[in-house]
Amino acid sequence: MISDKKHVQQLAALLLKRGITDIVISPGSRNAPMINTFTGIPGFCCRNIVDERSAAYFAIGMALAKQKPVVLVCSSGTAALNYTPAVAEAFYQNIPLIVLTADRPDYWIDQAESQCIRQENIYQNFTKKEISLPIGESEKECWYAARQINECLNLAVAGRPAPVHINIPLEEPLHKLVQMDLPEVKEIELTETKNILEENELARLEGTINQSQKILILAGQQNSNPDMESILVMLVARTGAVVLHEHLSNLSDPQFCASIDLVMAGIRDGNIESYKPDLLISFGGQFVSKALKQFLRKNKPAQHWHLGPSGEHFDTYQSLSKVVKMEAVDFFETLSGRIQRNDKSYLQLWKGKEAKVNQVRDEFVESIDFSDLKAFRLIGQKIPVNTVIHLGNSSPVRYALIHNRVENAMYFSNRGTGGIDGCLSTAVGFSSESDKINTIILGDLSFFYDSNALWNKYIGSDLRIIVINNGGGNIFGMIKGPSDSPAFAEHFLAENTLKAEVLAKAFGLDYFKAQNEAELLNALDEFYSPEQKKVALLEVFTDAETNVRLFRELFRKVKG
Ligand SMILES: Cc1ncc(C[n+]2csc(CCOP(=O)(O)OP(=O)(O)O)c2C)c(N)n1
Ligand SMILES: [Mg+2]
Repeated sequence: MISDKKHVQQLAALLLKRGITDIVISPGSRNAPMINTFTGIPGFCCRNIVDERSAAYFAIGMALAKQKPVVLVCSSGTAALNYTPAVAEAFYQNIPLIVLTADRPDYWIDQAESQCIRQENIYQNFTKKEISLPIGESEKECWYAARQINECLNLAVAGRPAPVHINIPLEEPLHKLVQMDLPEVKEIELTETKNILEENELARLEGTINQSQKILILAGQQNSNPDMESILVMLVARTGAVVLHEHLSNLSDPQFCASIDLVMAGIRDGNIESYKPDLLISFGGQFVSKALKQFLRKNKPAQHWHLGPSGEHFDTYQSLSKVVKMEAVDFFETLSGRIQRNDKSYLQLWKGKEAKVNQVRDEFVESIDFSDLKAFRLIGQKIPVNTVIHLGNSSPVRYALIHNRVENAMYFSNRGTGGIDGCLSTAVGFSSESDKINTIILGDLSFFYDSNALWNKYIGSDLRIIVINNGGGNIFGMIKGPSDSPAFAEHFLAENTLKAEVLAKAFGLDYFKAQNEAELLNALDEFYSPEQKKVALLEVFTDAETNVRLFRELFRKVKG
């Protein structure tokens, strides 16, 4: 049985044709036609999550794990608004969410009707396209709606993927069901084309590369991409270019250069010029490292090329001189066969510095008291290889990047907007679709903020949650401005004395805790033991002041 609403039937038919079958529903009455239709057709896989904010972040996690669009369905009013944070995150992380919101007919808007708000274009800054379907079901209106739905579904995945919003005003009765198959609906295909470089432009680019002594390639956040990895390895060998990456770039070849924050700290003022690139080439999403941005804004390269399929003008370093509207992997593939330089001195300079700062780091971390810095080292050593690691925003992502990558791990983090409000929900959504161990490491405020992430039935037994409980927003103690403010404790740190234990029990999770190195090592052994068959939460208690002191001391040591 499916709903009798023709536009909802068309929408379901078009989703099914495209193989978009994962639906995350939040309960309501106005969205009954969608609920009844998606659950009434065997091809769809429906999940239910009450909290729309969490549901939408969960959908991001699913979409990342499955590398395909995920559909959200909610009722009208603030239900729809609660999707907004995740829609913004998805927009900046290029994740195709198909957002379906139920609505009242427009003649009831602003008429003292219940659960009614102005719902058209509510995500206008964070979607590729937003439409409201017609209420009427005449032949012409069905044709019009189907065309609009086709366009939305195509745009969600074309070029740089992004969310789309389909608002669905619905007339009562809402629950009428009919016994029928989905209607035949015309599918409008979008054929994507590859951009290619013309020979004269290719020759120009090749000339610049061959003349550049110091080439710096910035690999921003991206999913793991073995083709990219091997083409960059070849490029480094042929040109001596330096590839800078963070764990979230999901590259791992030892010829590339990581530990960016430490390397930046380790560059002496008198020697800065030798690190300054002639040619900067960037691709992918954002970098976490603020020091890198500061370094490049101060030491501008003569040229900066940004590569991307939608021609985005990312002038992050205020020196953008060329936008290449092309997939980065295609760009490097086209060029790599044509260039050959044998000067490796720039690469050796960066790799030498990286080795030095890593050594200082390792000796320092070995010697220090229990703290966030130490805990991240121990956790990194105990996380099994070949797993998935989700990093919470705030200091967890920064601590993780200070240490080496876990071997063969895939790294994710909500770095589109850097919010602390959905890190756990995203990891829960990802792990529900992953057959690997998934570890999320996040701060105490981030955990309590998003604890509704645990309020659903889809938490995989392979999920491991590590809460670093340092008594508040410890990051604000690490940054100069907030830590000097008289309002620091109450309004920046937001001192937190809550413990995760009671929540873990309420949601039926196994609970572990650690307050020192020995306890942490023991707990991690159990946490990751094959005997641990159930989702588990490990709460690590550290002292905020010790954390700040050691974090600053590490950077002082690296600076020499
Ligand atoms: C939704 C949202 N609100 C506020 C912020 C600002 N913010 C950044 S970090 C942070 C503190 C996070 O504390 P916690 O999760 O305990 O991590 P810690 O700093 O202790 O590592 C806050 C409030 C944010 N990033 N996102
Ligand atoms: Mg904290």
